[in-house]
Amino acid sequence: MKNFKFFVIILNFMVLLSFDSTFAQNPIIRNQFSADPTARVFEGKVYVYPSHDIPARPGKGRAGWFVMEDYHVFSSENLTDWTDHGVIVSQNKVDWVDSTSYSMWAPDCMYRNGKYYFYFPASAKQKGMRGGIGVAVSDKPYGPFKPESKPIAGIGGIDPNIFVDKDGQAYIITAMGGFSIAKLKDNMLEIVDKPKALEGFPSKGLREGPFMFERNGIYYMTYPHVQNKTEQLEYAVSNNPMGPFKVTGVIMDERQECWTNHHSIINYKNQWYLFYHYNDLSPLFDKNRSVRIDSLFFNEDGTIKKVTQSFRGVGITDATKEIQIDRYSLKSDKGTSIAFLSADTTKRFDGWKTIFDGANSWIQYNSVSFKDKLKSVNVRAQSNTGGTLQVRLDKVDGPVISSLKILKGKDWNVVHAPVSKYKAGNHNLIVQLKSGSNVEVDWVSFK
Ligand code: FUB
Repeated sequence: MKNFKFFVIILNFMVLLSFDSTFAQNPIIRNQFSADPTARVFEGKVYVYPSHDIPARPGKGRAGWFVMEDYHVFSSENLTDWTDHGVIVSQNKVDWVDSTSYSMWAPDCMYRNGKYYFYFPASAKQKGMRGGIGVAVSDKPYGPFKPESKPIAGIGGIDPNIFVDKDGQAYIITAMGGFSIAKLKDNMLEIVDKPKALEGFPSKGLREGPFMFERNGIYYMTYPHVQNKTEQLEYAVSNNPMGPFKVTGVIMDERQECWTNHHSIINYKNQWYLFYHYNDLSPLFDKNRSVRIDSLFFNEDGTIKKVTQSFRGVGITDATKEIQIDRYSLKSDKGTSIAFLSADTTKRFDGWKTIFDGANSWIQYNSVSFKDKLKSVNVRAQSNTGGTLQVRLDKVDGPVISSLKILKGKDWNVVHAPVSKYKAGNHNLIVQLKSGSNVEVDWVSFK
């Protein structure tokens, strides 16, 4: 008990120290790797509970495989400014978990009767017990969470997903080959009956990542499935959370570079969003992943429109922030490319740059909010040849609001130029190369 009180004090301190280190665009988390995002709307904000991939180190985790020691939680009110609330649960602080296993896989979190219940799969330290689903309980969505001393009895598998129906009944769904479902007791810590296999899903290529939600009386079971080579996101529907389900469509196509895809779907302020992951910050190793968000839309008949993954992501970016135009909405076919800022692979979290090296090459970043009376634009740039950039609004042939001369040189500099009159409001931002044959841009910001 004494130890727990000390733990709570430390966690509270960490909560106070929480910081903004995340971004508006995809990937949204750039101070660490993150995967398997379960998004939930709590207290009027979006909370994301992802897995936390880390690179294996000697004696810590299996090289070439998933390595996860703990969980962080992130929150945002505008889906643009994200706060990292720090570690909420660690393999080193849960009684029953093997602290040498580094297998804290995909989690979920649910609110019930004034408490937040965080569910996570992990390997057990007890011999003969393979693993289980743990629960940690908190008064707040960001912790501190107190882990239960034992995993949930009578349930196995990975990737717990909690669904609460309109009648208040909570269910826990887990994956192990197929999916199984069990009703949770009101205490959210025990199951009512033995888990039941969910029916109607593909018999091959189904391993993990179930996520259930309900809309207009339709129960959607969404899940990753290997139809071809890597996981694509699919969904099946039913009129009952216990099934049977009918496979109905694909939400996101497979991607060759990242074998896994794991997701969640929420409605926030009347818009649906798909949270998923990709290996943006680790292109050569797909087990160090990063969380992304894109908007999701339904057809009139309740079927889901396919989501194309984007760099731009969601939300409106404030013009006075450092706008990472390399997370673009559109770009010219020729002469514009994206690269990591540093060739040093240990500096991936520094992010990306846009390289303009073709006449009139351009990039477009949508949905930037311009307050009235912004006077100048700052661009962090570097150029091997010297060149001129034009800043336009709305579309490629939209009004030019600024022109910047970038001097030839090896160093990165912040270059300023005045901004001409514009209409306050949301605009797409376009940056175009007007002279020179090499200009590189880190970010653009208005003052
Ligand atoms: O993150 C480890 C595992 O990879 C998850 O549990 C799966 O869903 C897959 O994303």
